Amino acid sequence: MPGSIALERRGDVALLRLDNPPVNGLSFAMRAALGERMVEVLADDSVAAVVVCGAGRMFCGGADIREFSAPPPPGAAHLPAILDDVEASPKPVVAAIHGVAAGGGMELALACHMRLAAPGTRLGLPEVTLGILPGAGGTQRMPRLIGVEAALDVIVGGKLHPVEKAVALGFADERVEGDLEETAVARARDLAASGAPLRRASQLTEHLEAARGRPEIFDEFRKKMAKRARGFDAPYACVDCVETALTLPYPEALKNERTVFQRLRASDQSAAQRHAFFAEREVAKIPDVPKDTPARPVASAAVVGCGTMGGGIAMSLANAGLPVTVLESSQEALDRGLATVRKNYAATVSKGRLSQAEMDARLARITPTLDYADLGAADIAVEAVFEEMPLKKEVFARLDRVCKPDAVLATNTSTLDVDAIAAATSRPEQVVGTHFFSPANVMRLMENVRGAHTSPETIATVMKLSKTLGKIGVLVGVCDGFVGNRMLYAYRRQADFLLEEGALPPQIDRVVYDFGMPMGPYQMNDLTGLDVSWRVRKAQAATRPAHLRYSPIADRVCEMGRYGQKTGAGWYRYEPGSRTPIPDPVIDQLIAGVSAELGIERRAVSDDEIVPRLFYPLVNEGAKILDEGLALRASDIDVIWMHGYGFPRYRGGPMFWADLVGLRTIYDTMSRLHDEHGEWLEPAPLLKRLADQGKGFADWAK
Ligand code: HSC
Ligand code: NAD
Repeated sequence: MPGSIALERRGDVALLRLDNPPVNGLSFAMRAALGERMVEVLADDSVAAVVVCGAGRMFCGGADIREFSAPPPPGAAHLPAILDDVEASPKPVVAAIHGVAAGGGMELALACHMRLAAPGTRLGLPEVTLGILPGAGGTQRMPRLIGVEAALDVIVGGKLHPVEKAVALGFADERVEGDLEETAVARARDLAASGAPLRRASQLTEHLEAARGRPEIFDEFRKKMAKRARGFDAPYACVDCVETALTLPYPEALKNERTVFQRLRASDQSAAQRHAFFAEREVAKIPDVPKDTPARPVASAAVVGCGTMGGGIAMSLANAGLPVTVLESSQEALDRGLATVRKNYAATVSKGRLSQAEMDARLARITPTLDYADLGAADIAVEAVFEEMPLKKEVFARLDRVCKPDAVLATNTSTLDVDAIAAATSRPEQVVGTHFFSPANVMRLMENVRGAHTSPETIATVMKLSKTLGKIGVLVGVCDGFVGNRMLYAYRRQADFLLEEGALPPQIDRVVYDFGMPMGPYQMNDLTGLDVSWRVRKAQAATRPAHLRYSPIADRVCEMGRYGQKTGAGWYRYEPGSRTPIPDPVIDQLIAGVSAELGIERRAVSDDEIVPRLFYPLVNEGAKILDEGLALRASDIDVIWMHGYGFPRYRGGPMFWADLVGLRTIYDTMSRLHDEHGEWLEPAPLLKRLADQGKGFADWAK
């Protein structure tokens, strides 16, 4: 029965089968059932040994994360204690693991006396990715089983490892090719018959002895992980807890693990990271595109334009095993584009992250052409030519003529109207935006843009394609900048205004970096290049409403020929061959000059005002986007910002963060800023509505 643990008998062996779809999560009810079943089998003299296994797709995905937001119910079963009982059992207990053993599921297996796993199984302790730590003995049993250093890697790395690796490290005993349960039953019976002492992980000492007297292991590990763990609490808590395996007796270390687990579980960081976990799964749910909507099979692809984005998109497709035909406007452009693709692959090979053979196989999937006729067989064509509407229309009209009738035609435009592009074809229902982020072969986000006529099948096709490419596709609607860049403009605009008012780029960049972003707006701009948006601004100059505040600073920087790292100078200057930004007095003077020109008296801008001034308008824009129906839910926006812009996962994305700050606070601050600085900062109606109702974005549903 789902939500329970079935007891099956195989002669004198009792089989306990976890059954709680979708992942056999150890809910409070399941933990209680496990405790009761153990009492039952221990009391039963006809049972000589026990096998624990899982029903359905996997052994166990860990504790039921959905229960973490509320405190445990009174009298709740206590998993660490139950697992101690499993381990203390005088009757052998063998874990028969298939599919996945993760988190509490892995900890259950660690408490067993033997762990057998089927081929293809993945095992690990991913708690750290949820802002917590293994809280049922994992930080104690793992180092005793596999050694302190390996345990730190497994626990702080938070990955699920293939069974072969688990066996090599020692947290699985054997990979079983044949019938897993039968083998486990046989092994359990043998263990019982032999009467040999059972291997209890909590009592192993060899690895701890080896690590004793080397306390530097921990500090070295903390140093090694510092860059990746910046801002996160859980990785450090994991290291601290593993360290207690050496400094505290097991029962006390376990008690400490529980205390730290509970502190982390109740933290904002863990709430944010759990939100991120569920948000990443919610994006796939589109109300009017149900799960059973037929997606067109994509077995081959075409890419038009092999510049920065087209090259990266072609690589993504080839990396996923799809043959891809790449079309350019001239032989020269084609050669240049493919040379870049080759260079990118070669760099990965030289770093040892890709084999030469694999590079060759991927390159062999990419076929260059100058002839549209070669695109006829592709299931999807992705256009990535210059950002010019007449050109895009021309390309789509040609694609429409040559591509097979059921092919999907996708555009990578970042600012143009997908509907206008679709209108150039006879199949607007098969036209969609696939907005990749740069570098397209690396960044996981795809904003999949639904046009007015895009059909559910087309949406299902590109959402599935995102998955095939190992990316996260988020469905958005048509507007300038779509979701991510539209919010980015709102943030960047205020940064420039702060420069006019008294700040300088290094201050803003430092505060934004300390907030947790990978870099501040000016370092980011130097990296991506100032000239692209300058060109857009120049094109829009004639239609820009005169009453809206506009900062000319970025234009002035561009007028000096400073386009960022590629020209050796932008908002900062760069030594030849270096990417280290060096603050430049030339920029300080330029900014001061603009302030004077605009009649703005420069003042000291405090660090404290920078985060609200930049991020509240960003959130405010997110509220407008929701109200306009351009994103399905606030958590979709969070996924976009975490995966497209590096918004810190421990803050859960801008909308989740806003809920934590409180929408009342954000609304009041926006209202004050609006009074002080005008127009751009007007609070969004949805922000006001939710603030007035004492609600958050999480409560919002269209
Ligand atoms: C934990 O275990 C803490 C322990 O240390 C115990 C502590 C004890 C307390 C001590 C007291 C002091 N719970 O990913 P999918 C849902 S923390 C609830 O698409 P896949 C998921 O939302 C946990 N729900 O499947 C989705 O629902 P939807 C540590 C969970 O096959 C559906 O299942 N474990 C859930 O691609 C399918 O998910 C982890 O961090 C859970 N634990 O991958 C593992 N796990 O259909 C987290 C999944 O409604 N899970 N769901 O959208 C995963 O990494 C992946 O889901 C798997 C399966 C690899 C398990
Ligand atoms: P790019 O200038 O690097 O590349 C464009 C390529 O298109 C060039 O190689 C050019 O030769 C080719 N091209 C031009 N006309 C063509 C035609 N008629 N047929 C075939 N090829 C043609 O530009 P990019 O940065 O790769 O941008 C491409 C698209 O992706 C644009 O719509 C842009 O807005 C969008 N985009 C760019 C980024 C980014 O960060 N660069 C991010 C997301 C989306």
